[in-house]
Amino acid sequence: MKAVVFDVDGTLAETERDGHRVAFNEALAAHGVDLHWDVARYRELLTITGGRPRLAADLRRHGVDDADEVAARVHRTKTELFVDVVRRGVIAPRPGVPELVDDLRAHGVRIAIATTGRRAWVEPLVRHLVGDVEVTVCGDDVAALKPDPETYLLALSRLGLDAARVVAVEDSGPGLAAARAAGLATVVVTNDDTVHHDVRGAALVREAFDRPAPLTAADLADALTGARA
Ligand code: XBP
Ligand code: MG
Repeated sequence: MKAVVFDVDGTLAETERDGHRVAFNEALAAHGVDLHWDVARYRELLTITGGRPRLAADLRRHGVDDADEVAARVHRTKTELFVDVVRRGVIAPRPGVPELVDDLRAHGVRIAIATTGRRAWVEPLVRHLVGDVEVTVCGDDVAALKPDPETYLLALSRLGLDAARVVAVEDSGPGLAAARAAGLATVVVTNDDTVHHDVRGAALVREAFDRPAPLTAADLADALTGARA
């Protein structure tokens, strides 16, 4: 195993319910759009990857004219608000994530990021959560978001590695589909938003990084070997 590519939202940290969702609601209110996403509704909408497409889809569903233009304006404000949240340093990594990243680094495994989120907040958040990483591919860098494989294919290209030597770590069905389509053995660590997702095809499924035992570099290497067997 030469490298591990981590997803961000829901994987490195629980960012959706109290982070992105709150920023979306504040941005919608700031733009006078009569739409508010409660936890249950937002969880449903998470099957649409990318904040801006997610907004546009729900605005269209609510019959808002020029939904794409409104979504673009609201999403720009949401991104600014979420960058502020990130800069306050209040988002904590999921328990066990720093320990896993430290173990990978101790074994000389390279670390990369593949997310559909905007680079404006991804880079400061990743630095806050796990320090500097070698490669970061964001939604800004690709034409097609997860479950399309483009994000992971670009990460492999920038790493200069073949998929056979790399493991992906994800939290969701769309993320698993993207990594698998790029040929990556994928470890899925579900969370409250994704515990019901279809994660068939994962090389390993866990409900936490630190339970029932800490997830280690050896576990990821074993998952890679198993997936290749
Ligand atoms: C999850 C997403 C992102 C976030 C919102 O990304 O789909 O769109 O929900 O961030 P990941 P943006 O691939 O890291 O799980 O508003 O910046 O899209
Ligand atoms: Mg995710």
